[in-house]
Amino acid sequence: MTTTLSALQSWVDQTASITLPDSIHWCTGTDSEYQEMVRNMLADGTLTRLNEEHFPDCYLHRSDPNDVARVEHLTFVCTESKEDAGPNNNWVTPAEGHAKVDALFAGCMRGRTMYVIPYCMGPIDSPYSRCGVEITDSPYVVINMKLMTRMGKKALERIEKYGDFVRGLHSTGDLSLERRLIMHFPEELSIKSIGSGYGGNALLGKKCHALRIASYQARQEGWLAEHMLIVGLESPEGEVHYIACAFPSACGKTNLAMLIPPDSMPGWRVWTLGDDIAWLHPDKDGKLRAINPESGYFGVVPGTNEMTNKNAYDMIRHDTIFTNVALTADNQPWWEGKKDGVPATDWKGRKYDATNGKAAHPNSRFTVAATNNPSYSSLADAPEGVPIAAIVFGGRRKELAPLVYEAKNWEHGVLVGAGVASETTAANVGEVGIVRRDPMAMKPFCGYNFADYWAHWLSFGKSLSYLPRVFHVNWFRQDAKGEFLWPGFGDNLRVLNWIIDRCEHRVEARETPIGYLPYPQDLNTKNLDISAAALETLTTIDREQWREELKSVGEYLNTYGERLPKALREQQQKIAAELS
Ligand code: OXD
Ligand code: MN
Repeated sequence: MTTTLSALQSWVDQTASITLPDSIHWCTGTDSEYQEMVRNMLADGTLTRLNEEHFPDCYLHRSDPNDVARVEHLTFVCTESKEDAGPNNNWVTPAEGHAKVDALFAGCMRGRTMYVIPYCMGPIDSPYSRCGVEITDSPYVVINMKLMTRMGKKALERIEKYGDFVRGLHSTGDLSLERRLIMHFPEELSIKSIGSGYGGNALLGKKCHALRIASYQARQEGWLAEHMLIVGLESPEGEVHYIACAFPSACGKTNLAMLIPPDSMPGWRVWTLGDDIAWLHPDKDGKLRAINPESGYFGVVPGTNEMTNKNAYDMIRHDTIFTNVALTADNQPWWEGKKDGVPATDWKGRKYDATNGKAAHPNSRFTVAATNNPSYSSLADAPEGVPIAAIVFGGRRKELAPLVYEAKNWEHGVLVGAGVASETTAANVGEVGIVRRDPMAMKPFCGYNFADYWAHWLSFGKSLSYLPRVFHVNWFRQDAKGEFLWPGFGDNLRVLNWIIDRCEHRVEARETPIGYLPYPQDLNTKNLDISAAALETLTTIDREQWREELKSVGEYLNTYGERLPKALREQQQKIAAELS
């Protein structure tokens, strides 16, 4: 397979003349191509077959121990003007970015095959979808892209029809940190990534295209590319509400997207549309509609079990690629939080020894097609997407943030999103557990200046006829002893139920300066083991702590200088004044 599109053919030819691969393979996206690549990777040791009785067609890949997470400090947005990238991004000029990274690509594919992967982010026939082509020398990337995106022949046909595509060039290079760079050129709609085989750095359709490049494009075209799960909540009466939730990496988006209702909420169903990325478009009626650009999940494995996420637990028992998990003696994957089995070999391939640390890497991952998910929504493939009733922000915060609150209006909601803070996790290299601002959970992923991004968000307040309501949740509040106050997981549906009731004007709420909080009696706590005191803490605010928080949000907003939208500053000042 080659292409009739000369712009694509000449980019591929030119890339080959620089990277010097031994051969070029155009990916067709067929199952037989996947099987053949898997066979080759089993033969050369890139993959290990897992226990066939319990985990049929499942494989383990072990990364270089240096290459197990995203690298925000090596990720750049290269725009002509520094201000366009903003203080939220690492920046060099496009000329400097290309020069730095091109030097690393010279001859880097010698002795390797260069794969050309045409892919479509979103349903093939959706007007909201966008295409790209990733060139890579990593067969691991190819098989992951097959599970995560609509790739191959159909995507190429769409690219040839419309003529435009995002260009993503990737090589695993030599995996050394000194020669690792993830460069984005939003003004050219292109990406160059070298030196890492890790998902977020190497599967270019995901973070690089569907968030960083897409967010930039979305601003120009009047839509939003967001780090959000999309889920449909069906009540016992058969009413379905779709909500989109932005939580930072490794804060439970996959678990919420696949939630199983508690026994005390019979008749409720939860349908997964997406677990990581939402593209939100205003439709002709002025509603916000969401599609999930991905068609698979790249989820954090540790902690997954029958209680926390039974759907995920079941879906990763076949046709799954595991990365950096441990193994039991009979070759089953094992991870911390898996209730059965014991590790025999750790994620580095050593005999397991507790003194070496965790058996599975804390950021070990599963890659699996969305169709494996028992709660997969048939509307995930609908070209028109689904209408969004509520947008929910959240972070991992031990203190301060109540279980749930609702913003008073759209502008306030944008401030609530801009003020999201969360503890850092193993999804990025660096220290874990440090609270940092992660606006709209997009700190690592916004492809342009956050000040312009907030202005873009604010503009929907005028352009949409039906504005989704905006909420903030915190499943991670702890008591003085470090115990979680809220059980989380399936019981989070109780909070989502309140959110839907608010959207449908069915419940009152108590007004506070930070927003509307639930009256404890309006939260469904049937069969829930929670004390009245804990519930009170979860549904009230500490004004002194919030005064400090608003001050800190104000200081954070100041770092955006003149570009900061006035409306956001006014919201922050208004709430700060009401708190004092
Ligand atoms: C992810 C991440 O992999 O956010 O989704 O890091
Ligand atoms: Mn993510």
